[in-house]
Amino acid sequence: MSEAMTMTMTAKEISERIEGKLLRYFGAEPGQATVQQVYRAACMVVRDELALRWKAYHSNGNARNKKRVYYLSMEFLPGASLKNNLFNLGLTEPLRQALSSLGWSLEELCGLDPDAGLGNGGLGRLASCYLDAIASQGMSGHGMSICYEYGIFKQRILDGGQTEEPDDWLDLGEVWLREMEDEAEEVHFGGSLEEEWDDKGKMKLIHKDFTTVVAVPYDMLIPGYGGQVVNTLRLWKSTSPVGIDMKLFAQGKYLQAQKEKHMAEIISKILYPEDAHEEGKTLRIMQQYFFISASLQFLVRTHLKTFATLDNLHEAAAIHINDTHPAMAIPELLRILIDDHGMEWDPAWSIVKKTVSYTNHTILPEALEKWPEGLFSRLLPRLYSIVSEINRRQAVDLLKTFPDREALRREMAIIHNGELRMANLCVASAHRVNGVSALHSGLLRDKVFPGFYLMEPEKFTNVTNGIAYRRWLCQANPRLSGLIEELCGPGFKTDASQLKDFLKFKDDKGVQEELAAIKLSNKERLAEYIKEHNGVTADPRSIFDVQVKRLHEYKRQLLNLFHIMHLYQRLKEDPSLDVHPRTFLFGAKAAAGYYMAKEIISLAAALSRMIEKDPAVRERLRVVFLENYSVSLSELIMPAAEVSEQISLAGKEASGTGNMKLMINGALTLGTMDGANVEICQAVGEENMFLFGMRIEEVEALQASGAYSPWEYFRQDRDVAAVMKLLSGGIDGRDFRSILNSLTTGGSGGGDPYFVLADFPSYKEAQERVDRSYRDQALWNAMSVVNIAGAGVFSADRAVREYAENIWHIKPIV
Ligand code: 26Q
Repeated sequence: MSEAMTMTMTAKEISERIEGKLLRYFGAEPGQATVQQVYRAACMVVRDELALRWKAYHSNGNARNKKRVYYLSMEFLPGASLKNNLFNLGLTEPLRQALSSLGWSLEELCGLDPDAGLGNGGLGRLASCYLDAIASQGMSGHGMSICYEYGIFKQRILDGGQTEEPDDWLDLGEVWLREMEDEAEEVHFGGSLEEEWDDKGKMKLIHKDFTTVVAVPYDMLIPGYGGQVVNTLRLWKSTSPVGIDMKLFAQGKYLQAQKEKHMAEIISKILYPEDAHEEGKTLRIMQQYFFISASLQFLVRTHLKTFATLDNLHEAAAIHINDTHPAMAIPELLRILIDDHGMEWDPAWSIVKKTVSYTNHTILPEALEKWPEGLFSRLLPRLYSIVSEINRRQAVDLLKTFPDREALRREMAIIHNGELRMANLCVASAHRVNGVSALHSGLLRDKVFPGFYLMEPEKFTNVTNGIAYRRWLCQANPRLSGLIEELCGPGFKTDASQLKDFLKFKDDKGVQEELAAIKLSNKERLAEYIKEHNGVTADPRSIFDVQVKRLHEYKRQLLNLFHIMHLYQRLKEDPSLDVHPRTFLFGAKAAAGYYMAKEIISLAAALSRMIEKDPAVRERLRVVFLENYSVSLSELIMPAAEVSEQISLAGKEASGTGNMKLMINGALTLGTMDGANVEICQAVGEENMFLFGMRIEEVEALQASGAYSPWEYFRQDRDVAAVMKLLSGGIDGRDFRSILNSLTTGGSGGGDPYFVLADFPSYKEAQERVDRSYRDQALWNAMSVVNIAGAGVFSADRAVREYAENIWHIKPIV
């Protein structure tokens, strides 16, 4: 056993330390302390342990000299920390005992632990899954992002629609951060450039009259499973180097006196709650440059401390860019190498290329970042001049490579039509570009970046996403994890591919019954939560059919809702209809300014109310909209789910990761051949999921033909017509003409841009297959076993090993 594993504290030591913290920080005896004080004290004890292991690991010269990855991302979604840290350190039971000796319960404390919601959805959660996996694989890797004071908003459903409330996570969450004031960096905005010539006739650009913002790091410690490696997630908070201007203050100009300070502090104030939306906002540019500049200055400083030269930077550091949001890392690293360290362009460019890699997470045109040239050059004049030079050199190369293909050259340009195209900058500069599923990586090569693929095919690769499965299986579903361990041994906890050993028990009656009993108790637990939060009684014997993800038209929550309306109508027409009772569960946040997404949430809420008022229907069909879907809530939902709705239009969902979390908990996928669903199908076989809908080739053909007419479906499909009639009459007193209009006239292609109606018949038929299969419990449970056993390839451990080997070129240290 490793040293770190043997350092584990006993329950007695833990309770003594908690008592010590209570006394020292709150002047409280355990008997008098409030639950918040006990929570803080317990977290401090765990944090101290993390810090000790961090120190032990980092004072190991090995860790200092080996290559590491810096994972740059505007978003991380760690969720709650206490439970996960305890699990990875092997301290869950000792702390539980310690607390119980003091008269408290671990569950109560975990209930207080806030989610760090520093991200919107899939991309942010993936970043956190990868940090867990990097540490669990014994590798050195650090996350870099912004310490948003307010994370993703808290969602409330008020008057039947979404409202947003601020998420003040630091109030309790700060206990997991350590401020590293000594390592603050300065970041410069605005100003102007001046040429300066030295006596050798060499020109240097001097950046003048800029505004300085100070970046102060707050580190969250990230332990791997087993606790041997502890890495860092470094979050930068912005402050101003200037205090308030006392002269202005004395003149009574209070607001002006604080202006500069205020401008600086606003940068890390709040996470942009939009995913997949491009709007050239000044504050977002400032956020990006702020965390990029601070992170790269830190990286270069650290490197110089160990190696005293930057010539070998690429041998000691890999810089990973999580979508284009951190793309400024490319010109910023060039700036530091050239301006601050006197390197020439060519060697600096060669180091940047060898260091930087880029993952694309979406091909929706509205999510491809473009910055207006004017705005960019005003805010970041030096970076602008560097990007212009990259663009100029690229244009020269392109002319040589594609002399007769002007349109292609235009498509590949980094600066075009007054805009900086960040995706082109990333692809042109990185040594590796990857998509997040096989299908998506293929689209990147063939449809999004074909010119770049022609030029440098070896640059393009795929790493299918993976999840931190110990969180969603071992921690969130301990009974299922226990069953697998009892039957197959504990190996799957470090090697997810061993889950396949569970396949042997596919037809074992006893195992099937145990699996069903576990699912039922997880459903009961979720039903209690629903009772408390929604005031409705979800029947644990009904099928729990789940769609949880951000709300977006391409994800087609609308298709699910239309089918529910159809089912409702069938039940009204024929009360003796023979279908198994179903509970449709939704969890989804909509970007605050995304009108149609909010309308769809309102539709789900209205359907839920309408059905609840109808005693004849509600025992057979229920709709529950779960407020404020978050990492923590997902840990309650996944173990209770039976049907996993992954119903995006083929070609639109880059990968999906909820599909993997649901599958490993035994839910069966009802999905299109999109994103990672294609690979789920490879892993379990078509007969162990419910596939439907147009394949990507059919979608492309329909798009190209221009022949799609939602009206035809209105006219020719009786079920569609009936659903549209229900919609147009309003639901539970709320009018939904907006949605109807989006199907008939909205979008670019004359309505229904995501082909909801075109896939409706096929979806309906697949839902009937779900119903039929569920009636055969032996069949259903066998399918569920196949899914659990097939989920191993979707582990983040595997994904991170692929990144390490093919992209970052790093190796485990321990
Ligand atoms: C861009 C410009 C301006 C403002 C916001 C944005 C922005 C922010 C967030 C654009 C995109 C995002 C997030 C994208 C995202 O979460 N993509 C998801 O990534 C997952 C992990 O790879 C995939 O599984 C999902 O399929 C993909 O949708």
